[in-house]
Amino acid sequence: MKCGSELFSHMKAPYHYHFDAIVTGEDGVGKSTFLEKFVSMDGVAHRKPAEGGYSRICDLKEVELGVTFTETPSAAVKPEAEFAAAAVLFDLTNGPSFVKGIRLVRMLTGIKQKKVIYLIGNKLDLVRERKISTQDGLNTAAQLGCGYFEVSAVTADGLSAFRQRLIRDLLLLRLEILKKGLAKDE
Ligand SMILES: Nc1nc2c(ncn2[C@@H]2O[C@H](COP(=O)(O)OP(=O)(O)OP(=O)(O)O)[C@@H](O)[C@H]2O)c(=O)[nH]1
Ligand SMILES: [Mg+2]
Repeated sequence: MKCGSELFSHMKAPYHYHFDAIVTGEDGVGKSTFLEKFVSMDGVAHRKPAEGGYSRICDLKEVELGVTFTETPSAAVKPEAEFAAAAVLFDLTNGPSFVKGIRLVRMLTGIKQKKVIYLIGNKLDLVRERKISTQDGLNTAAQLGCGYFEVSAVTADGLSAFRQRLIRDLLLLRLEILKKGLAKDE
């Protein structure tokens, strides 16, 4: 049992957290393919857009964590919009898409609201055509202060590691929001 309404019928976790996230990047970097693969992977239960476009990415005993992902063309990204996470994709075989990805991350990290941002090199399977090295990706992400992943939206390589990190970061973000709320009450 991997996805679908059957899993959703068991939504009983007492703590249920929901976040919005965008998947962005230059045209053709693989945003649609990435999303399609991500929501169909083991451990993710997905409802189609007509049913709310919701993906449950984590279902612990007490905590259910859900994300609504929206594919957003780079020109339509509004950094101040109400989303908690952004996956900025670039194509490892396409240098200009890396430059565009860097610009997008800068735009997203240059705002006051706290968001979790990832720079993600896609098309890892195209080994021979690769133009951006892992070291360049890692160094750049370290400078930008965001997470870095390399994935293939075709083979699903790297997607599980990304999901684990997303779960951790969103739970930490939730904790931070709760702490801020408590501090205000004091
Ligand atoms: N080899 C390989 N091809 C990929 C991968 N991801 C996407 N593609 C291919 O790249 C092309 C573009 O993928 P899309 O998912 O449509 O990219 P997109 O970013 O959604 O494109 P737009 O919405 O038009 O901006 C398609 O031919 C995909 O099959 C990947 O990881 N590996
Ligand atoms: Mg698309």
